[in-house]
Amino acid sequence: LVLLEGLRNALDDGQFRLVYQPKVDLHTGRVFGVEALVRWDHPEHGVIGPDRFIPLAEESGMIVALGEWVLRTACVQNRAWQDAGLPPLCISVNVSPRQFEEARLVERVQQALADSGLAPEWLELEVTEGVIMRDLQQAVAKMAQVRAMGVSLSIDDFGTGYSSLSALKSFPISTLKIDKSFVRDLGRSSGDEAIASSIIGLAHRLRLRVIAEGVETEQQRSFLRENGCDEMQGYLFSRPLPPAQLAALLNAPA
Ligand code: G
Ligand code: G
Ligand code: MN
Ligand code: NA
Repeated sequence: LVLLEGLRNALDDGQFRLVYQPKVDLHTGRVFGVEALVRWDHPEHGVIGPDRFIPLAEESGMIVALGEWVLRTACVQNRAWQDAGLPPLCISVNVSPRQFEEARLVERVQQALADSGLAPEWLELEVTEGVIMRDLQQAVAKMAQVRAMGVSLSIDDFGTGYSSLSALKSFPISTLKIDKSFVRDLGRSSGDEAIASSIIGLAHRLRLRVIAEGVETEQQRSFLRENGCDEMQGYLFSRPLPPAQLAALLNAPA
């Protein structure tokens, strides 16, 4: 309750900021993108993670304004990196179900691109299976509008929701993101290994790319690479970083 009240003012007070976690091509080792992740610098409680306030923001409807801030900030940042001469990156922004369903989402994305000067090919939206479960036909139509703009879509936390496999084939997405709960025990759990390799196979049969999140160990990376996973994200390569540190990492000689 205390957090919810603070949430209303936090946006105006500039208490939110974004950190960026690199996404790495498993074959070339190259950083091709980053995921934007929001943090709340609370004046009394210190740094608060999104797991604690995104659900509150969803329930209260605040997610629309917060989500728009995240989207606009991420686009402006990505354009600034490009202008500074960094190799171009695709920036991924998480969009929660209520935000995705909002009538003006497409318009807001278009406006964020126009105002920042970022080309649409450098933006991706990550949506969860929750988006799809609520109203499949409407979700597919909305996704098609996003794709028509030239913005990419991926399914986040794949395998943890209840979207049917038959629905998956109708989504205009480019990437499946294997949830970190299936990555954690790679090398230790044959069940998780079966799930991870099945998702990789499924993605490829559907002509999608596949990324694993939460990669923390060399063993997990080896398993993923040997099983044909395309991309990875996780502490093994880098934690989510503030903008200056991300730029420094990418500018560092290999
Ligand atoms: O950032 P962390 O590292 O703690 O993320 C925790 C959860 O919060 C993840 O599921 C992530 O998708 C979600 N999250 C992080 N940033 C955002 C955001 O800007 N918008 C939405 N909707 N979810 C976010
Ligand atoms: O949006 P999504 O649920 O995919 O958000 C990614 C979440 O995973 C964020 O909370 C991010 O901080 C977290 N994360 C990123 N890399 C790792 C990792 O290597 N290990 C763990 N445990 N969490 C990670
Ligand atoms: Mn995500
Ligand atoms: Na996830």
